[in-house]
This record gives sequence, structure tokens and C-alpha cells, in this order.
Amino acid sequence: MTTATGTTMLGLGAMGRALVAALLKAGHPVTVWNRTPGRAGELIERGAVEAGTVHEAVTAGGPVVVCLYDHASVRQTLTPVADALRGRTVVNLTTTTPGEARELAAWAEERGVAYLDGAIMAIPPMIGAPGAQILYSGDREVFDRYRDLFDLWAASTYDGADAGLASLFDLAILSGMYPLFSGFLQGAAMVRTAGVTAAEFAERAAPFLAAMTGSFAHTAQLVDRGDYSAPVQSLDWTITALETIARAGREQGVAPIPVDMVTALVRQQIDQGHGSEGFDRIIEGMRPA
Ligand code: FVH
Repeated sequence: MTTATGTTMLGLGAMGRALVAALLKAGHPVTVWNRTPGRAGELIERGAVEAGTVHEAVTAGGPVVVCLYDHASVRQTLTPVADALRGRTVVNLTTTTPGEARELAAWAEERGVAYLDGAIMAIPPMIGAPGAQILYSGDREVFDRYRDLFDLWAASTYDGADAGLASLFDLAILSGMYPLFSGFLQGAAMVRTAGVTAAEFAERAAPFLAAMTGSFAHTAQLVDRGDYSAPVQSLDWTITALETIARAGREQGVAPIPVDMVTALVRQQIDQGHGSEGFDRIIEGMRPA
């Protein structure tokens, strides 16, 4: 990108401010708006222009980037300025469900607004640094047109024309992250009763847990084939292991809630007669009804 691209940012929360800072650092002019005035702070000193109203912000020129709290806040903010948005571009980086993203894309299309949805897989301090990812889906022409801007924030991925895909991938990956962290913290709670710090536990657990993610590709092959017939460890074996882990937690006075969740998934498959099959079969209990 040789010329600076004027951009509007709606939302100056932790993430919005990080996104604006990266654009300003690269010399792109940014008009900012926030529901609560006075949040622009140091961004003004670095060249941002604060708009007094959403209408003033969205008519400043360039793509309108939306980084608010949730879907409802996006609709509350954009609905009153729908007419002013006609012929313009909205890039929504607010976390929404796939269905909410598709709803916003349809709302935008009905009003002649180009819409690209985005899902930020990074925390604010990571913006503009290696490791940050932002997934996009929806209008491919918008993605291509503003790719230079997007790449200032994070590694950019385009997942397809279905506006819901970026948030689907985002929230599906996070579905793995939160149970992983809750299991790690259960372990930390167990060893803490023996005077072991979480830092010491992390040194022991992190390499093993990281190594376990290496088996995802093999698990995925079995799931795609629906082949659970030749397990290294059967569900009947696994539930005994899980019950031992839970018993160890309770002995330490630690409620083994994360492990109990896994046990419920395994028990479901055993009760349906699949005890001799592999652990990966628990996915079959997660299909749409
Ligand atoms: N922070 C993070 O680590 C995560 C990383 C992954 C992606 N998320 C998503 O990014 C969106 C913004 O997150 P945030 O961290 O900036 O959130 P806050 O600091 O709480 O700022 C929220 C902004 O939204 C404004 N806001 C809230 N409700 C409304 C509303 N009804 N109408 C208009 N604006 C609203 C709020 O304004 P104010 O409270 O300052 O007036 C902030 O500007 C989010 O989707 C994360 O899931 C971040």
C-alpha cells in the first residue's frame, strides 16, 4: 500500500485502541469514536481524530472497523446510521456467533453496505506482533482491498464468502482452549495442596500437553473416517483412568470438574454400547440432534 488509507474505528476498548495504535504507527489516518467519550487519550496525540457522533465517524471516509463488546452493541451502534453507511464498507471485528455474523451480513447487504466479518485470535498486546491472527469471512473484495491494513494488525486468513465462517473457526478453536486451560488449572490446584507452585507445575505440564496436541492430526483422520475400532486405549479403559484422576483430585480436596465433564462424554458412549471403541468416538455424542 503506497498511500495512507483513512479508516474509522468504532470502539476504543482494549482491543480497539490496540488496532488504532497499529494503524497510526504505520502512518494511516484514523477517525475514532467510542460510546463513552474521552477514551481516545494518547491516540489523539498520535494523530487520531475523535468523532463526536457515530454518524460523523462513519462518514469520515474509508472502511468502518467495528470493535465493540458484542453483537447487540454492534446492532445498537450501526442501526441508527444505516443510511449513512450505504455505499460504504463495514469490517466487524467484534466477537459474534456465526449466526450473528450472517445476520449482520444480510442486514448490510439489504442496505447496500459491503460487509466483512473478522475474528481476532489475539489479545490486545499481541496486535502488530508475531503470533496474532485475525480470521476473515464475507466479502472477498473487501478483504483484498484492505489486506495491507489488516496485515498491520495480525496474520490475515480469509475463510470464505459465508460471513459466519471466521467466527465459526474462532469459537471452535476456543472450544478447545478453555477446557485445556481448565484442565491445566485443575492439575495446578491438585499439586498446590502438596506445596507445588503453579509455575513449577507449568514447567512439568506444558511440554507434555503441547506434545499431546501433536496427535490431533491422527485423531482427525480417525474422526473423518469414522474409524474408532482399533483404539490404543478403549473407552472402557479410559473411564477407569478418568475415575482414578477424579478420585485423586477428591483425595486432595479438589473438585475434578473438568475431568468430570470428559467422564460424562465417555460414559455416554459406553452406555450406548461403544466401550470397546476409541476415545475419539466421544465426538459422535456432539452431533446436531
Ligand atoms: N480483549 C481481548 O483479549 C479479546 C481478544 C479476542 C477478541 N476480543 C473481542 O474484541 C472485542 C472488543 O474487546 P475489548 O477487549 O476491546 O472489550 P472492552 O475493552 O470491554 O471494550 C468494549 C467496547 O465496546 C463498547 N461498548 C460496549 N457496549 C456498547 C454498546 N451497547 N454500544 C456501543 N458501544 C458499546 C465499549 O464502549 P464504552 O464502554 O467504553 O462506552 C468499548 O468501546 C470484543 O468483541 C471481544 O470479544 C477481545
